[in-house]
Amino acid sequence: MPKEKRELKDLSIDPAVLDILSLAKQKNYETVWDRLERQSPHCKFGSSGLCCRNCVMGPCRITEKTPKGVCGADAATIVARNLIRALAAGAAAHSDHGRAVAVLFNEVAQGKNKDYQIADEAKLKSIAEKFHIHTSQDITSIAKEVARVALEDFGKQDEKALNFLEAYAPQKRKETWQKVEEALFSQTGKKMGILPRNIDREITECMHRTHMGVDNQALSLLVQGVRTALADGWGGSLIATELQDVLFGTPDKKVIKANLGVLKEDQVNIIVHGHEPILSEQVVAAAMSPEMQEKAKEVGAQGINVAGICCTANEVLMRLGVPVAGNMIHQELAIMTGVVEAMVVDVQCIFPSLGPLAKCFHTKFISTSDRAAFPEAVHIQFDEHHAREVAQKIVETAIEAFKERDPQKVHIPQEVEEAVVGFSVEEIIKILGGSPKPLVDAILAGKIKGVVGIVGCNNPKIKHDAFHISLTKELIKKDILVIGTGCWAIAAAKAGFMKLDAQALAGEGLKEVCKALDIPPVLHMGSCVDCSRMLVLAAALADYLKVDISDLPLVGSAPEWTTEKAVSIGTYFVASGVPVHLWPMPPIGGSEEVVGILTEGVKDLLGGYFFIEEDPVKTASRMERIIMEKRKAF
Ligand code: CUV
Ligand code: SF4
Repeated sequence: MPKEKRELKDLSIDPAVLDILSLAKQKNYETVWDRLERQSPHCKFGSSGLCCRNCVMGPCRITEKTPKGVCGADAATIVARNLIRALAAGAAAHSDHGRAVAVLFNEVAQGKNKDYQIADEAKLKSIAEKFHIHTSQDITSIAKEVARVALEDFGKQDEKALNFLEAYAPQKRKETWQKVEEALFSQTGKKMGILPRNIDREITECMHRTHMGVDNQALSLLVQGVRTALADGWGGSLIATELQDVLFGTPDKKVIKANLGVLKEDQVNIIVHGHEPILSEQVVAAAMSPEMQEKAKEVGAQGINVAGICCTANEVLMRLGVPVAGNMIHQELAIMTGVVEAMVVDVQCIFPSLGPLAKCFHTKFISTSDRAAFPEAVHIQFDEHHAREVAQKIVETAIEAFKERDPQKVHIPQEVEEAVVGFSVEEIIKILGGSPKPLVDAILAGKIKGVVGIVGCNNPKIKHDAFHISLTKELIKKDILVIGTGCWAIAAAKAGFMKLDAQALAGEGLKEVCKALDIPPVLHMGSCVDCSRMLVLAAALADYLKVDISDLPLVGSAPEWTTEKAVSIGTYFVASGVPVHLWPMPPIGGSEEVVGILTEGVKDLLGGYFFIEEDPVKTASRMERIIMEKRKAF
């Protein structure tokens, strides 16, 4: 966090953001940056991971003079415990999302829910094949069996690895995990499991082990963190992605529009924000219905415009081509345009500041999930069994609000970019002509040096989108293909990096490949749970070459990360064999031992590791070095 007061232009590279920020200043609307300034400087114990509140003999803070907490826990234990608690929360968020999808999918399969259907039978069959489920049966029987293996991963009590991990992870990687478990046992004499057995169980075990007086060794704690992260990446998140594709369709290539300029002055604007397409798909469908469009005309609007924010945006843009109003940082700014009739939210990354902010406008801030409540929100309880009805009610509430819009407050930034999106693994393979071979050949020939996956959030401590965009730009210049998800993907879309024109920004080799395939050099692979798509792609390449993921010229990054989910994502990439860059520094600086394990120690065990770098250009160079090193071994 910079010490001096930052000027407006230092807060974001997005002109739409700066436009609304000057408006906010003029009108005295409070933003995330204002609150950050008031919270700064942040507590050093918290930022280095050295504050423990896990029992009430504490809270304890570790310093040179007081190197032990009241119970005797040292810095390494406290830092590791805090880290895996954060990781467990992140894995829980993704996996609870995955569970909701699995439960719904099961009900659809059982014929108990008619508001949703199986939209993609081909995908369902391809999933079934991975589990050796007979695909010659009728669709509902296949669906029932797939639902069973998915739900089992949340509840089975045996010691075997997750069904989904067994079915999806590449052979060599599974062998690596097995070997690591054996090596850890023979080196330490203590059993340390890496292979996750049950998604909920690993999260619970993180909570158990971090309770006062249970697990008090950094390595042991971090290995459980790795197991929990794997339960997310190859479990909860993967189940979310796969079954959402079955219920809503597997994404394919399409052109969308991005940034606040997608909001329309003459229409009812509804923003869907949060994470779960179970809700947003229904809101989009209801808004598009002729009946609702007609109602909108009755209040004087030209129609209804739905736009997304955060990962909900990514879900509906990938599948339905719905425009995206912005990433995480845009959530308050969107309301400040004065044209948002309703902001409809479910779970995750939704600022509780939105309720009070919406009160300054005609905007209805609508919460819908039984898991999430917000101050000053209008709660319209979502229920999968009455999904259409509830979605209609939400849209009607937005239409009503249109009448209250104050023209004096309307201020829509003009910025809008086009982006080619929709790169599911299935779509990528289709574009490649049915097999990963052309991509592998391009990599072997050096036209594409390697692939970097960028994920994650925005963080007001960092100039908004700046790291995302400079890093992306540097990488494609170096003939490195960039893929990714989450708020990075929205940043790239807004900055024009996902247009076909962006091929011009790529190095000669990458440009040639992208031209031949008619794709941008930067690929949108979806929402945060869709980071699992990147794992599946890596697995496809590894299995095709009969190598481990750690042998591939792949690097990951979360350059503006914020959430606990990002801790889990970063860790499952590392655990899957991918070196992962992070900025800002995670709260582990208080323990050299923990830093050592995560940046060095894991390398020999898992092949992946974390590295921290503040400068985008240096990050890109370091990634290139890692990739060139890996290429040598090819
Ligand atoms: Ni789930 S986790 S800010 S929306 S990417 Fe966006 Fe992505 Fe981070 Fe949240
Ligand atoms: Fe302090 Fe130990 Fe309790 Fe943590 S668990 S608050 S270090 S006494």
